[in-house]
Amino acid sequence: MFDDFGFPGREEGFDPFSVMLFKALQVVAFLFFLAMLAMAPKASEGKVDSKAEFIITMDWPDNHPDDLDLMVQDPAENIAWYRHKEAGFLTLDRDDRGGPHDTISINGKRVSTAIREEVTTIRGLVPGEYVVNVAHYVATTHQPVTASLRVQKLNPSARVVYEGQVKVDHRGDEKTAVRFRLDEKGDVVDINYRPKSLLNILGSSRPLEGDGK
Ligand SMILES: [Ca+2]
Repeated sequence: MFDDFGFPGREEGFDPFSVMLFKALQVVAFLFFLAMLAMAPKASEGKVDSKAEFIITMDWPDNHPDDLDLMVQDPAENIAWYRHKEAGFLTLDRDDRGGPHDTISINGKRVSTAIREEVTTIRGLVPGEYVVNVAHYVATTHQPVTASLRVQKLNPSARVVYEGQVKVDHRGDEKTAVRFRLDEKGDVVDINYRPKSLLNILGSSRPLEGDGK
């Protein structure tokens, strides 16, 4: 009935109604295809779903042998760090110890990770000031180490509250990366960088090790 181009065969009589009907069906099929594309779930590359209120991330150079510690204090004076990973609504996910400690054994083989990162989440909002510090625990290289820090507020939509770097250059060195204050609604209302030692508050008795001294 129709040739390759959708027209009636030459031997057949021309029926304008059939042609219009066929073309209309093609249009409807095309619109249906477009509608299905619009309704298809979009890929969500680059999106991280988390129910936390804040994510605080500290990175230092890949494969670096030194051990840095992320320390976060909340307004209730809870401090999350490697010795106390859960404190109030603060949770440190892992103490990255750097160098040879960043390996695991699988079937007798040593597998290492180049990543040097510690992440603390805040899962409940408390009005008042939060303090984010970096401590240099093992200084293998005896060289300054640059830590990159990011504080992200996740709700109602993700935004970076702070992004910056601090340097630590000897074991026991401690630097304040950022301090920020939350109001009653959980909004960030003040950001400052005044130094505040959390190690002094804790009176750390952690024995220093691993740097040969
Ligand atoms: Ca660490």
